[in-house]
Amino acid sequence: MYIELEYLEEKICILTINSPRTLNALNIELLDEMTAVIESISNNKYIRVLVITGAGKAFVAGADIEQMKGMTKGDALQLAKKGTNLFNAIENLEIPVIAAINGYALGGGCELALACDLRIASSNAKFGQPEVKLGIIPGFGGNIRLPIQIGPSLAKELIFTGRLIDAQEAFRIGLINKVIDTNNILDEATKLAEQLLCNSSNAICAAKKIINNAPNPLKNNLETIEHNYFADCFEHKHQIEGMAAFLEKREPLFKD
Ligand code: CO8
Repeated sequence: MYIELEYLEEKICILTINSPRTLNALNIELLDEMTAVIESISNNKYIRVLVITGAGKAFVAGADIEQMKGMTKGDALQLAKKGTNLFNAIENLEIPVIAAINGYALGGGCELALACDLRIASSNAKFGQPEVKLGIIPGFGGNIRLPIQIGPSLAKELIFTGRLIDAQEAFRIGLINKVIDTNNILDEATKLAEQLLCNSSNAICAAKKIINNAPNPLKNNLETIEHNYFADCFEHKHQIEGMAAFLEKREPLFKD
């Protein structure tokens, strides 16, 4: 089991991704379990706010590199579709979703945070899309949601350089709503959730639908394009070198 659920008065659900040994890296089994959990949350009429967080020192450190390293283009396409479907299901939940970012939110972890409605982070959190260092690109919607959230120029900088940014910078560029100067991110997330509970769930749901469905040229069929470009990175010498380097704990050497 990778997912833990806790309920506060049945109305606030705290979903913890609990695989701290690999910094909550998203593997296929975890994605399948989380997909089932999100479906059950979407069918639960009592839950009014969902909080997503991670166990240990990471929110989510990305997709599981160990699992991805031997993937064919076909496997990668399936994985990208699976992750994208899950993140779309989170984005489309009728209730507000708060990402309580307790540490690293990298790669697929940053993409997960972007699929949530509100993002609060502890001051030690780190964000980034370091996929280029592995010879791949974001594959769970990051090429689409990140530029929508922070603008194309900054998104390109983060995606092309793969550099990590701290919570203060993430706040400054509009990636997150708030930085919490304490380790107790869940207390803050719960306070925010309780604030939402005081308001009309019907009205919040209506506003969420309008904001999520606002026409945006960046949304036009880009998912399929992202899946294909993502899959095309696999079986390439850069993907093979990039993932081998990470697992061997060395810098990658991309020759050409
Ligand atoms: N996948 C698998 N294992 C991981 C991952 C990961 N993403 N991140 C960390 N781990 C493992 C490490 O290998 C290590 O394992 P072990 O103890 O067995 O050596 C353990 O977690 C602890 O990690 P570190 O020792 O590296 O901890 P540090 O505190 O030194 O560093 C970092 C923490 C900076 C977070 C570092 O672990 C790191 O850089 N991790 C990888 C971050 C990354 O590149 N993420 C992007 C992955 S690609 C991705 O997310 C694509 C999304 C789209 C996918 C589409 C589907 C195919």
